[in-house]
Amino acid sequence: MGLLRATVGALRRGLGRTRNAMGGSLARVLRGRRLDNETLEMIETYLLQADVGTTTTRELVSALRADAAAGQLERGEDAIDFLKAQLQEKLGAVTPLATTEAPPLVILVAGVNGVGKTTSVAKIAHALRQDGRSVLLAAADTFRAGAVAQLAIWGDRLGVDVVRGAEGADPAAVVWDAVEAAIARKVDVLLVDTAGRMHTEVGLMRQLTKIKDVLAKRIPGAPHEVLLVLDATQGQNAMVQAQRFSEAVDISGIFLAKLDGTARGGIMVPIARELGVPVKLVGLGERPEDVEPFDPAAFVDAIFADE
Ligand SMILES: Nc1nc2c(ncn2[C@@H]2O[C@H](COP(=O)(O)OP(=O)(O)OP(=O)(O)O)[C@@H](O)[C@H]2O)c(=O)[nH]1
Ligand SMILES: [Mg+2]
Repeated sequence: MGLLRATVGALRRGLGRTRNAMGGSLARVLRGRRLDNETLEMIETYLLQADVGTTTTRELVSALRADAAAGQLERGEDAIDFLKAQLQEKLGAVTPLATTEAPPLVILVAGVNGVGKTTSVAKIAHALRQDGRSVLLAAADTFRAGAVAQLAIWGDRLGVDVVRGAEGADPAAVVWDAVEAAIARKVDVLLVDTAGRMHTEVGLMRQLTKIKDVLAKRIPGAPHEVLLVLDATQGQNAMVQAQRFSEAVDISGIFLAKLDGTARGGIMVPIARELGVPVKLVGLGERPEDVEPFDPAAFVDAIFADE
């Protein structure tokens, strides 16, 4: 589906902190320098500080060192071009959201407490509406007090209906009702917001599996997309969460929220490389329009953009 077009301007703004800490600073520091040992060590420090991760950093720096020794790279500027090309290659291609020939398309959104699930649901709903799709929201977080109301407020603001149950109700039952409503109203997309859970809480993780089963029972092939929301400011802990969640449900994509709130946007690299799950969307602020599809080329450009 053709929603959510990347705009480099928004990415640049949203990635300001990472750009300052990594790309922009690196470019400034490297300009006019020779690619000697000291320079290589500096590059290594920048990459590690931006959360690019030890594996990738080591690979990048040894490749740079080899090329420098062979005389293929000499100047700091060459290193920037090299890093841009390599990072882009490691991040892979754009991976769009799933589609279905038989609506409703069902998107299940999961993640630990406070990572940005509900806000991300609102952002996706907003983008879909902008794209002319009809959307229904399911408030399946019946666990936290106030969670249903929070989604209902988003629904009002965006002009999107919300199917809700009482606080403490069985989330699987709410999801069942929401699916029935989505089918009856012939909506294009059903978005399911779920309760925040720690990846260590067995009961809640099981509940997520139950929600998934309910969806699959009523609509073959659903949920078509299981988006795990990760908080970019949580660094390596986000990686652990992703691994645990993928043991409970098959995650089809990552929504990386709060990229605007961190100087460590390099976390994108280990997420994309080591999890085997594509980053599909990124959150760049608290407003409904602060969402972009993850476009590796635009991302790398934004990070290394000149001021
Ligand atoms: N800066 C920034 N803040 C965000 C982003 N996404 C969400 N937030 C903020 O993060 C906080 C938590 O967001 P929620 O959407 O309520 O998170 P949640 O995962 O639904 O939380 P629980 O339902 O309690 O588990 C809110 O203050 C949001 O405004 C983002 O991309 N950037
Ligand atoms: Mg929530």
